[in-house]
Amino acid sequence: MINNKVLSIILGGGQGSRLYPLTEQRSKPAVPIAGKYRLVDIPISNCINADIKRMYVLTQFNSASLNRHIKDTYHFSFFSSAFVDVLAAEQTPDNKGWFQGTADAVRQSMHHFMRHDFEYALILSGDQLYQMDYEKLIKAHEESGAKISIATIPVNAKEATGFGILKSDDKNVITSFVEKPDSSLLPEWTSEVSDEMKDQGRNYLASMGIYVFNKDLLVELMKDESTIDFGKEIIPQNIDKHKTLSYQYEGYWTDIGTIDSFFEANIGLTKDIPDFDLYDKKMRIYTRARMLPTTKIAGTILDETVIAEGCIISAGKIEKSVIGIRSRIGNESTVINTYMMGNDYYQSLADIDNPNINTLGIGARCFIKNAILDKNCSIGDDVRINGGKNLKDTETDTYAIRDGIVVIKKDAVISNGTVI
Ligand code: ADQ
Ligand code: ADP
Repeated sequence: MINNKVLSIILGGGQGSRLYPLTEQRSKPAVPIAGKYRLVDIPISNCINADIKRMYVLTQFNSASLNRHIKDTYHFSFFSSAFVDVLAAEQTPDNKGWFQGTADAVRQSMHHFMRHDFEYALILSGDQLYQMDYEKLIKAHEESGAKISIATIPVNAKEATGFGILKSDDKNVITSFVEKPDSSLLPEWTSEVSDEMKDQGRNYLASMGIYVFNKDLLVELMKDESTIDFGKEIIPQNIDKHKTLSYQYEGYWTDIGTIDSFFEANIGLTKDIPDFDLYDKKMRIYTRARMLPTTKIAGTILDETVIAEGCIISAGKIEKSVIGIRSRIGNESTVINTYMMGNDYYQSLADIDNPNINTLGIGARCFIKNAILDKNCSIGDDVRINGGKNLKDTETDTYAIRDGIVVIKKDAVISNGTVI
C-alpha cells in the first residue's frame, strides 16, 4: 500500500496576517469555512480520502479551538496507526520560537517526524480549497523515480506573478523555477498546456505549494539552516540537483489565504453548480459531528443561499449568502452576499429576553451586504452594514474592512442602529 509510506505535513500558517482579523483569536487552520467546517478540514479530508492516515498540522501558535476541533473530530480506531497531531512553534534552547517560513517550520518539527517510519513526506498548504487524489500524485512520484514532486496547475498571466512558476520537459521533469516572477519576466515563462487551458489564457504552470519529498532527501535538505522557505529557496536551489517532477492538475483549486479570496471561495458555494463540490460522495469533506437540530425558517425569501444546521431564521430575505451553524437572524432583516459563520452555543430564552445580555446573531430590520460575520457576534436591530469596493481598509475594535469586505470580529457587539 503506497499510502502507508506517506507522512503528511500540513502547513497551517505563519502569523496569519493576511486573514486578519479572522486569525486574531485563533490559529489559521481553525478559521471556520463553508458554514460548518474549518480550513484544516480540507487537507485532512483529502488525506483521509486518499487513505493517508498520518498527519501533522504545523501552526504558529497553540490554539485551544484548533486542538479541540482536531481532538473532537478525527477519532481513529484504537487499533489504527492513524493520527492528526498539531505541532505549534516551540521554544527550545536552540531556537527562537516562531517558524521563520515554510521550510523552517518543517525543519523545527523534523524530530517529531523522524519517530515515524515513512518514505515520502507530503507537504501541504493549509489555506487552499480543492479536492485532489493524493494517491495519484504519490504514485506518479514513485513511478517517475523523482526525488521531489510538485503539484502544478496552469494559471493566467495576472495570477502568475503570485505563484512559483516553472517549466518542464516532455517527461514532466522540472527544468526551471522562479518564485513569484515580476510581470516583465512573464513572456519567458510560458508553458505548453492543453487546448482547454490555452483557451482560458492559462499559459503558465504554477506550483500549488504541494510537495512530495523522498524522506532521505528532506532530511538532508533540512540540515541547511540558511533555507527558510520551500518556494524561495529549497525548490529553486534543488531542481538542478535532484529530479523534480511536475504533477499537473486541472481541477478546481484556489488559494484562500486572503480575506478577499476567502470571501469569494465561501460565497462561491452558493452558485448553482459550485466549483468546489461538497456533495461529492467519494471526496467527502469531514468535520466535527455536532448533533445539531434542524434549521428552522419562518417567512424568509431564500435565494442562492446555503444554510448550516441548527439555525433559527425569520429574516425577510437572504441572498447569495452562507449561513453557519446555530445562526439567528431576526424579523425583516436582509442579508446579501455575506458569510455568517454562526455561533458556538445557543442562548436560553431567558438570556434572549434579558436586556442586559446581548443576543447572538442578527437582530430585526438589519441590512447586511458584502460582509463576513465572525462567530458569536451580536448585531442589534436596525443595523446597516454595506460593504463595497468604495470603502477604504480600516479597523476598529469591532470590525475591519479589507478589500471592501466588512469583517465583523468574533464576539463583537454592534449596537442598534449602527451604520457601517
Ligand atoms: P505562498 O502561498 O506565498 O507561496 P507561503 O506564504 O510560504 O507561500 O505559504 C505556504 C503555506 O504555508 C500556507 O498554507 C501558509 O499558511 C503556510 N505557512 C507560511 N508560513 C508558515 C510558517 N511560518 N509556519 C507554518 N506554516 C506556514 C507558496 C509557494 C509558491 C506556490 C504557492 C501556491 O512558495 O511557489 O506557487 O505557495 O499557493
Ligand atoms: P464548534 O461547533 O464550532 O466546533 P463547539 O460546539 O465546540 O464549537 O463550541 C465552541 C466553544 O464554545 C466551546 O469551547 C464551547 O465550550 C463554547 N461554548 C459553549 N457554550 C458556551 C456558552 N454558553 N458561552 C460561551 N462559550 C460557550
